[in-house]
Amino acid sequence: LPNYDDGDLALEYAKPELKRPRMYRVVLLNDDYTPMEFVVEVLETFFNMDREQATQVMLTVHTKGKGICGLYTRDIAETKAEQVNQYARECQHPLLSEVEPSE
Ligand code: TYC
Repeated sequence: LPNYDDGDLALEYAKPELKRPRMYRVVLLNDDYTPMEFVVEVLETFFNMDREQATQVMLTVHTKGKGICGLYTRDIAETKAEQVNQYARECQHPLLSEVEPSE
């Protein structure tokens, strides 16, 4: 029998991985000292918000104590939160973000 190329038979038959990854919220916490303008800048820079969205989220955090910046897979969420916290620290503001599982 001629040999035939079975190619990547195993791959062609493999069940594609369709499970949705667990998602995580990056949240921003309120404090009494970080300037509102700095928070808006952070939201624009790290979460790609326009000025209007960023201002809305900042005001939500300011009045409710906490607000959602975005929803990401775990590694992305942790990287974003770390970037925000590091940048705030560098600028000597007490602003903090955290990661929390989304349900
Ligand atoms: N509460 C701050 C102020 O009055 C503003 C602020 C908003 C700080 C959101 C942190 O995540 C924050 N200057």
